[in-house]
Amino acid sequence: MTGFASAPGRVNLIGEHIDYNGGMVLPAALSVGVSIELEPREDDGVFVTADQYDAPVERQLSKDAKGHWSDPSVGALREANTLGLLTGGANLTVRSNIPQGAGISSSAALTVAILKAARDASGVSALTDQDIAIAARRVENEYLGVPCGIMDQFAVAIATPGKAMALDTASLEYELLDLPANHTFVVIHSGVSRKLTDGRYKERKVECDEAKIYFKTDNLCALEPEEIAASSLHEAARKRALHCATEHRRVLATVDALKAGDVETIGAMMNESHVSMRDVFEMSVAPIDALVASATEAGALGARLTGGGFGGCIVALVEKTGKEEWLARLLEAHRDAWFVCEA
Ligand code: GAF
Repeated sequence: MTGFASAPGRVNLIGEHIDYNGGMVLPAALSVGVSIELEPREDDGVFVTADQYDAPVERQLSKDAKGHWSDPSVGALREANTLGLLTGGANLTVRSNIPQGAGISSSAALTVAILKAARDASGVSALTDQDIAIAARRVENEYLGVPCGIMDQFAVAIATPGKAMALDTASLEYELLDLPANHTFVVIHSGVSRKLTDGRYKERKVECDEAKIYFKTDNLCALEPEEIAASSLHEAARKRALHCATEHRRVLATVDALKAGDVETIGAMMNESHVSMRDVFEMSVAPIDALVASATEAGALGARLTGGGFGGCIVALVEKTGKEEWLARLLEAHRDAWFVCEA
């Protein structure tokens, strides 16, 4: 039976690089997304047609990843076999309007949507969306070699448009929260593309792992910032751990502010988060810093880099009234930047 499913992209409002360090994150589903049509096959073959690529591709399930755009599809289908949802390859039709390399989870949306389409095709309903999210993370970690956390898969498998998801990545408990009524989170691409496979994401993960070994903990976010600052851990790992502990606290403050409708505090936390990502976690690049600075100068309450870093998108909190003028001013000053969508 043919299976169908879709998954949205996500923007992380605040809480970067702490989903593999025990922290709280705050992603929200986007209006852009991926939809999948999956026709199961009995043989090992995988045939992928994707509207973001000119030519379809023929692959084999049994062969390893090879740096091709269809690797996430093959990985998701292998995982679907492991889960007992399929007994062979599949013909896939992928439709997506999520820009790639933008930090808004094009890859997680694709793998989650394929797994959900395989679940649909199989008629096996015992598998929850949470199981799908965990399986999709395995595809990234084990098949694609990306040592990411659980945030993206969880957000795109479960989050509801119009809500933010306060996700405790240590316990996987979450709460869906209303977004502010009179303000909007605008996602703007800097024009600088990035890939999680390019090595810098992994480098940060290794530094965080060094801090975990030093402090004998799995949860850098539970440490006191003062304890980290006073430690004799080497500088890079100390700075990464410090970002995690302070970023986690900023997420908690943002969640409280969101519940209280306190948009000023949300904006202030976003601004502080960007400074920490730029100077302490060192995951920003000059065009992103310039875009963030202009966004607040033009009237945003807060703005920050979002996602894995080293390029991609920023997210800015802007009053709905006056958003168009704000956007026009920003894009006029940054000719490589472009509007993606709103949360
Ligand atoms: C990427 C990863 F996939 C996430 O797990 C997360 O670490 C994020 O970067 C940074 O917050 O999107």
